[in-house]
Amino acid sequence: MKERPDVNDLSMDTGVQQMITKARDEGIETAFDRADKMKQCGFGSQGVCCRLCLEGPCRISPTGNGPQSGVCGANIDTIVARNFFNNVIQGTASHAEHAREIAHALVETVAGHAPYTIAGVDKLKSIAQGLGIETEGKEVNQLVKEVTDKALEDFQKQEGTLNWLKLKADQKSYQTWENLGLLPENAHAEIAKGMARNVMGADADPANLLMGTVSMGLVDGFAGLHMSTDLQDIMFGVPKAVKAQYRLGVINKEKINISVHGHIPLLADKVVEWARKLEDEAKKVGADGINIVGVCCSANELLMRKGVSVATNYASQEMPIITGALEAMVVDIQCIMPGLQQVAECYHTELITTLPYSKISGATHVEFTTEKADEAAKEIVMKAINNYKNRDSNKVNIPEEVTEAYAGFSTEQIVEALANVNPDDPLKPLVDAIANGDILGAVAIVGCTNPRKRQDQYNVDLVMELIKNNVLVVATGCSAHSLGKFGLLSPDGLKYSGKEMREVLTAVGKANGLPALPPALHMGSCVDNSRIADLLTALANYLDVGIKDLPAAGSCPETHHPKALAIGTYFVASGVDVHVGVNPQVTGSELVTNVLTASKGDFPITTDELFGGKIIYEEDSVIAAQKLIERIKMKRKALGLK
Ligand code: BF8
Ligand code: SF4
Repeated sequence: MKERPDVNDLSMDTGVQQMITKARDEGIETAFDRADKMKQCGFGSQGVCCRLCLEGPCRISPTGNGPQSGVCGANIDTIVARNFFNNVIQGTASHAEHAREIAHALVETVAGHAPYTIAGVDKLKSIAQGLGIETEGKEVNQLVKEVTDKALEDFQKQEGTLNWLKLKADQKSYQTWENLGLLPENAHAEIAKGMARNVMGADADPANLLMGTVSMGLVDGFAGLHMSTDLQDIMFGVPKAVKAQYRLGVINKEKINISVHGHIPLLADKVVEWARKLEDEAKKVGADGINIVGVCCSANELLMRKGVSVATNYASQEMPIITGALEAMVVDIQCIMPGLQQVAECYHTELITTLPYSKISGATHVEFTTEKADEAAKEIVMKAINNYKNRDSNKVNIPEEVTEAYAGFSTEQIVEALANVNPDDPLKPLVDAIANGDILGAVAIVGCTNPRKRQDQYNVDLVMELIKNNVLVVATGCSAHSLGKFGLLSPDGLKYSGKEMREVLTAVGKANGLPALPPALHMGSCVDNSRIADLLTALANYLDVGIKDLPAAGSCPETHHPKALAIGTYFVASGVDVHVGVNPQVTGSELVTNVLTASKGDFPITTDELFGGKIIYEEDSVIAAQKLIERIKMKRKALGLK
């Protein structure tokens, strides 16, 4: 029998290693074991397998052996382009649904049908003004109604382009997209058109398919990411800097533990509220109270706005259950492994699904609606309280490590922190530091962890190499969690930074009553990649250049989800280079690879030529960081900077 990999090779997080060992001792399989058992298909991983109709599946060998087209005649480039497009459509649909859920929750709230309050009134006014809505003399509820009308229009309007694209796009990018005829009409139409055009016997021109993919990326960016963030800020308030704790050690043996996992903060927020309200009930059953911990992007939402601790990130989502001390895991949508239920069945943990379109067989289902948000959250917390008696103390083993991290760096918070250095011209200190080379540029670390890669290692290695070279890092999603676990979201992490950047971040931190700013600024969940785009847009406008001209890039070293490809497409279309450390499943087609990566300069069109950004596929994080630094230096030179 094949030896299982050493736990040290599976995750950099010693707490996770401890839990994989515990699971193995108890005969429980985790995602890391499943990844080891599952051979990756050589065809699928290059994107050359087509399952779009019942004549197939057809697969084409990129080596030139065997048939060179499917039964219908589709060639390898068409097949790879369609598969990539399909991934981007899936990612986009996920984010657009997220935004639409929040829009509906706001509608219900101001109609008096949902128990939320509007916490982000300043943001509401600024978004309303940006959308061209008259704000003077209007009540909050009226403004919410008008803003959500504009949001919902982006799912149905039949002419023009997305309101949110006009609201948030930088002018230079807008012009490029308009000239190329890429502006999307409405999110639902584009997703439907994308599916229709990608079906068997429709669009078979790989270059045209890639252009359709770019339009889809714009839907993801504006009707997905930006709209979700903006509406969530209106509902729950704009995040401010906050200190919190990371790693599995945040699970508290003396308390009832509930982990919240998924993406949409509507339920997660209510679970926190009800956990506080029901503390006495927890004490009645002998616990010290109720402890909420986060997993994945729900963790980010709660961390940024409520300082809730983060237990772990994607690849190790089963581990909180394996501690034996988790009474309930509450999930909504996206990145939730169905395997959670098999693991939960080995312990007393109750896995609770909450959305009618996202269930797991065997799990408990408590239906969440915004109208009945309080009832659902109360029922969930009571289930956890009642489950405490079933905890088996012989099975409890919680890793001890905990690290401290700062989060909550919304664009508004970053600008406010800079304003404490220069109140009249807040962006100037940052721009000056970039101009004089103290900060070489900025890279956004985004995306996931992936059970096929040593967890956290690739995210951390990339950031270490970047900050050593005075590149400022901003982070979102599960990659931000990787950095939080290993001290890079804390001012202490500055010891790994180049001297020049360390001095700048220390000065800004001191102006804000902190010892220093961390070398990596946590900007939120995956939809909050919009905040990174906002910051880039603000800098580009300040300098009167395009985003494509800025010495900035993005990177997802350990990604796993199609959403990452949708986000990446949006950023490439905006002129930002995006590194991926995991095979994006396009390498089977030279044409598609060349268009996206501009790897052969002589190809007729590349995204680099059209938009100023490209995909960089590189598995080695240190080499990837060096490639990003090279591109940053090239963009600096073009701006006339040293
Ligand atoms: O949207 S970072 S594993 S949780 S896909 Fe998923 Fe990746 Fe985590 Fe958030 Ni984003
Ligand atoms: Fe094969 Fe063409 Fe059908 Fe794809 S669409 S499965 S290539 S016949």
